[in-house]
Amino acid sequence: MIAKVRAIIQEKESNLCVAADFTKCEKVLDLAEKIGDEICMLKTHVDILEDFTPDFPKKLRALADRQNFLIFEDRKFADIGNTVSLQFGGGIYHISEWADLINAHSIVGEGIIDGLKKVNKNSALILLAQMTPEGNLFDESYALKTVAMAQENSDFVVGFIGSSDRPEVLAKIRAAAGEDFLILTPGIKLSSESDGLGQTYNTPEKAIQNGADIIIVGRGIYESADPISEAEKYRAAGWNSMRKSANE
Ligand code: 5BU
Repeated sequence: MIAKVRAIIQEKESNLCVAADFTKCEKVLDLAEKIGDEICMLKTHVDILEDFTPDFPKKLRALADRQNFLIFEDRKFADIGNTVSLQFGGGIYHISEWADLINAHSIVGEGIIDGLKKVNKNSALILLAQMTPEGNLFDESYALKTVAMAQENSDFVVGFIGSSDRPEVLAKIRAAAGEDFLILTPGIKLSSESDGLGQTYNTPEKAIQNGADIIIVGRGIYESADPISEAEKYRAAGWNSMRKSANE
């Protein structure tokens, strides 16, 4: 999966993942179709959709295959192995049928990885080594233990969520993980005003300098008047920063 992600990034010159946090299926699909050529990944929160039907992941999967991007379901699993296996494989969403990437909290221990693995089909797992909100409890020790857990399970875990808001910890995550894992960083905006709800924002340049492979952008793109040209701006900013840091 890591090779696949890196190949898409190179081919499309894009390390941009867009968070399509709409509450209607049609809006997510419409955005995905419009910006599909600009992104390496689309991030979903399937449980915020008010009109979900099994048709939604089928249509999204078809778009992803046609426009060559991956689907990352940001479900943040956080329960015992048995429960997450039911949440991942069953319920009404059947996430294991269509997501290329999923994520989970490491706080509950390795059983969560085993539970997800049990029902896994073709997905790969991202662990949350950090999060972006102000005042979060993710510290350095937690982040580095999460990296160690990933290294023990590298047949399934392919990367981490890292936050540019604590760059010194993110640098240590990168140093411990090496290039064998991907780091995905949310909380990205070209204009870095706050959202009033604790989200912290950094620019694409800063995130890439701090060690991210992939930048995750939500409202900066989908709330803009022209999401296509905004996605192109973020794509170019992320890609140029990546090339610059590769040459340094
Ligand atoms: P925004 O609109 O760019 O702020 O959206 C960020 C997205 O990334 C949103 O879907 C969050 O759920 C997601 N996110 C985050 O912001 N911070 C984190 O630490 C993680 C996910 Br993990």
